[in-house]
Amino acid sequence: TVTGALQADVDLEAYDEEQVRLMEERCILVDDQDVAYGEGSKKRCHLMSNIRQGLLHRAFSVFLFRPADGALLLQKRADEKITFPSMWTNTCCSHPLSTSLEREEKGEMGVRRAAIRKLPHELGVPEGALEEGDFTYLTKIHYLAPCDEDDEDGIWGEHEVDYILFATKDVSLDPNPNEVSDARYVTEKELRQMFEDKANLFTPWFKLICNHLLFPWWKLMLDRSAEQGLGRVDAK
Ligand code: DMA
Ligand code: MN
Repeated sequence: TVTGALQADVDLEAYDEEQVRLMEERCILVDDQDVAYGEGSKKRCHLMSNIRQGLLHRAFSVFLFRPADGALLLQKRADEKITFPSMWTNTCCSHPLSTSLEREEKGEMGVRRAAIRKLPHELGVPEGALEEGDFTYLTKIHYLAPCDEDDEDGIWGEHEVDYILFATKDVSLDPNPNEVSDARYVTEKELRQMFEDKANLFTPWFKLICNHLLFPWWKLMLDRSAEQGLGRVDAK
């Protein structure tokens, strides 16, 4: 159709060259039961014109906690990002690619592998610092959000089945400026203060996860590690 042709021709000229290149990545297309049925370019998957017709893909969101105090690592997305630029969000998000390794669903292996691939790329976590078993899979959420929440007619957006992965590990960081403009560990109190400062923008999926899931799990984790810490003292 004519509109179909127009959709395919969104001009990426104005955007960052490296981020344009990454728009050629092959995402995994899924139905609303998360059954994979094919692949589509990252560009195609993130155009609202396609999303409005129901196009849905698979993604993951990592929440990395610091062992010493349970603080959560946040990143600020680079201004160069085509979708959701300059917004604060959880440690690392991306998509498992349509390869045999990252399509693997058993034990959520595909998204674990994708997380291991992307943490070095976005945050400079050393290769080999994280392994599949370091991630705890919590749940998956299905959500849709335009990039600009005040502009339903905007070009770009997200429509994903997003696998939530938690990990608690000490890692060194060397953020990739094309992906991440800032990174910081926050306690729950510091995160709540950041939310109150209206100068900070947050991604819709991070807000959704904070509102529905993060805080109780985070508290449970801190309580459990406190108990374990106590246990170790008792054992001495
Ligand atoms: C996409 O993240 C994944 C979620 C959960 C929103 P992204 O836009 O950061 O992807 P990428 O890092 O591949 O650009
Ligand atoms: Mn996506």
